Amino acid sequence: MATVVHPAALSDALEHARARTLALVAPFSHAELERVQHPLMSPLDWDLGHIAAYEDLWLVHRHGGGELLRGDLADLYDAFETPRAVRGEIPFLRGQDVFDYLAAVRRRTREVLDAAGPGDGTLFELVVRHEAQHNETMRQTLFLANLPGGYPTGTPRDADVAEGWIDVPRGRFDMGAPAQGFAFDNERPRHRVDVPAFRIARRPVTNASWAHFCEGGGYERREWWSDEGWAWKEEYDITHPEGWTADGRPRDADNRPVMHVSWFEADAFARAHGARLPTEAEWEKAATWTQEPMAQIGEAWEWTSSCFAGYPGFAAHPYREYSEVFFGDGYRVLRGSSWSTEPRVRSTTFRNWDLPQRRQIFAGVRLAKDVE
Ligand code: AVJ
Ligand code: FE
Repeated sequence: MATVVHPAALSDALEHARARTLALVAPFSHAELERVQHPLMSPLDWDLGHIAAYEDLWLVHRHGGGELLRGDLADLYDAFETPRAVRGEIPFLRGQDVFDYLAAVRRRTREVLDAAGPGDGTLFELVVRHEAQHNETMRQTLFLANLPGGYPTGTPRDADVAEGWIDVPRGRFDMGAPAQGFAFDNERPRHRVDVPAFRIARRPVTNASWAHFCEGGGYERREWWSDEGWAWKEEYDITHPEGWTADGRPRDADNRPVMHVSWFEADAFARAHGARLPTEAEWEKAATWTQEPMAQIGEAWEWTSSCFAGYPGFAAHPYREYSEVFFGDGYRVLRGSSWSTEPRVRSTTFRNWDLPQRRQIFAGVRLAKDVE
């Protein structure tokens, strides 16, 4: 963290995160919040209680040394003790109780901030960002359930930027977050990477291009799909991105970056276009390349070809369960951010990840190519 941490700024950040959370759920009845909206996602009430429990654990208990307000609920709100698939059946707080829990923990947090101060600020920043990350998860639930809040509003930025390629010459760059300032453990240590020359698309793939891919047999041409991707597509009878109409049309503007495609679909689309997905290193190098900026970063997460792994010298901090337990060849990395990402959590070094078949994320594709 920076050496100077202003308690008032942290206090504002906590307040801002909470206002955002409450605005997100304001349109919904207690019944709507407690329901399992989609088998892949938690009930929204679970996310709310988990946000409070996480704050109580990290700020009141670990930072302030206080007892947990609801130690009896700790396991129920622990993402590992209680995986998403079983969250519908457990006695999580519902109705007014969950809002009271959020408010009660927040009062304790403020007492800790007054009494113990912010420390180096890291844990406060972690908690603020955790709430923001769950806001995005909650929006994914709204999207899957077709409830208000699951689609972007307004027009996408930079939609008038011409398509085409950015040529990035071979060279070294420093990948990852610097030692100073907040970053998640998986963004460190910063290390030098030599990246061969590559080309990367100036813009992400649009809904219109994806519709064209569908019409051109994109989901039927075996040669464009990986073995795993084809098996997945066949098993679930996938014929277009998640959320499109039954006759295979996007619900959103043609010129908006496509979203809710799996890594398997992203990979197939790239092959069909004589291209590939960028590696994480390529993506980050291009995102920090000052000669020619990539357009529309921050509209939709971008799948990369990379599996989620620790950088050389990785050290879990402050908790092992954030990143390390997901390292391996199962999870693919996404870069950038989406229209629904809180600005505070956006950065060119941030690494998101999910399984290659997942489509609830606001995720699309930016193509890359080798330089011949
Ligand atoms: C970084 C978005 C993959 O949602 O699993 C929230 C963030 N970790 N609570 C996730 C997270 C713990 C994480 N992602
Ligand atoms: Fe969480």
